[in-house]
Amino acid sequence: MTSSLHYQRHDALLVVDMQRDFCEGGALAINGGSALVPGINAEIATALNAGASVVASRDWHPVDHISFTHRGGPWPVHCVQDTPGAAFHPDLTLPDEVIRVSKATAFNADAYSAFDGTGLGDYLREKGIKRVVVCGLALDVCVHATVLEACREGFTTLLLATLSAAVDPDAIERCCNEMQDAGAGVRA
Ligand code: VGL
Ligand code: ZN
Repeated sequence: MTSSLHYQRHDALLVVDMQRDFCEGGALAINGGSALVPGINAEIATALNAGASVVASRDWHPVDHISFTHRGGPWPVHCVQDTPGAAFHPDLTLPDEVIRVSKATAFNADAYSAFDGTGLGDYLREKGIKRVVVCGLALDVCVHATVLEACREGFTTLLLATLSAAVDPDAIERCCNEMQDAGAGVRA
């Protein structure tokens, strides 16, 4: 599998939340999650070969996180720190130079965007990154929030829609429209 996107040094590929709990068999499984892995691996290899940065975010909740249903939140227990479900997908190829970012680590706050509370925007700017290319899970939740915040942070932003899958497939069209309205490119 090959990537057709052309990467440069001022680009960052941002792989969002490719974790076991968001893939088939996981606690908050998204249909089509595991099937993204070969394409995302190819994208990671292409980006690194071109000298671009690659960032992998992970949802990394403490026990009894505010987003869990037993605390009145919208989601089943998922991605609890240091549990097997919070691990990156076992077939995801993440070389050492891939930058890991953990998010939503506070008990009483959720954070869908990989920029939210992580310092990622400043970090990427300090590295001279101008463009952020986003893929991963879930298109209608954390990918959506990450793309919108990347636009607000002033990055040229591109969503790789074919390397993403949604919790609710009916929300894809609305989410893609919102991302485009915010200035992001959406690559089918
Ligand atoms: C996510 C639901 C809850 C995501 C995170 O990564 O898209 N979705 N927490
Ligand atoms: Zn979560």
